[in-house]
Amino acid sequence: MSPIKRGALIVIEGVDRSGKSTQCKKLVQSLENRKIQSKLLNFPDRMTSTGKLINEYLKNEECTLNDRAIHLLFSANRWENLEKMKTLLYDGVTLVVDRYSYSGIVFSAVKKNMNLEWCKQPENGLPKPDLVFLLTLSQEEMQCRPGFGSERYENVVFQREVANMYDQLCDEHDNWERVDAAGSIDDVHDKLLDKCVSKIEEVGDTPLGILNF
Ligand code: 2DT
Ligand code: MG
Repeated sequence: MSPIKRGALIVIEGVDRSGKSTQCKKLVQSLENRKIQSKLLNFPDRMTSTGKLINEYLKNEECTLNDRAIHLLFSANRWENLEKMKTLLYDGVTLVVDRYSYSGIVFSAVKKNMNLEWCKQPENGLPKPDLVFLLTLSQEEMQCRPGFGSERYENVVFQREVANMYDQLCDEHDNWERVDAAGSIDDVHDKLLDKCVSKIEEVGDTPLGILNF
């Protein structure tokens, strides 16, 4: 019997309303249709103990958690999921992840009191994605999409800075791909699916990487 090939760790990042959640769901569906085992994860995982605190912080602007404390909570929320992620990946399940360490880094580093290098450190040692898609939208397209919700960070000024910081991270890493999110849902999906399928074939026998910023 041939050994089980591991699944790929695929992450989708991008500003609010770029279509991350829609694309993650469609990807898992299409992979399943092709009999490729896959599972959707999203961060923050609001169900865990840290996730409940994070949810309160996002929903309630009055919640005055210190910026470094909330940064570390978001990271802890990923660490809480480490064993689950590794088990699934080594069981051959591809994980399609809606936001990951890069959201953690970007959303904190745009705050004026924390620098980028400090924000990266708590992520070191977590599984390294095999592929990160950055869904990109121009300023104009961002403003045309239906309105923001009411959570913290959901405003144009903050999201513009987030977009710039994502761009910077994308240039620094070789496992990232920019995908223009302005096309139709199906066009964007087709692009992502092709790249995912190739990546899943490619990573089969290789060990999972580790984030090392
Ligand atoms: P959703 O709208 O996708 O649920 O995200 N965030 C997310 C951080 O500040 N740090 C993190 O580590 C992660 C994963 C981005 C909720 C908000 O939480 C922000 C938007
Ligand atoms: Mg949101």
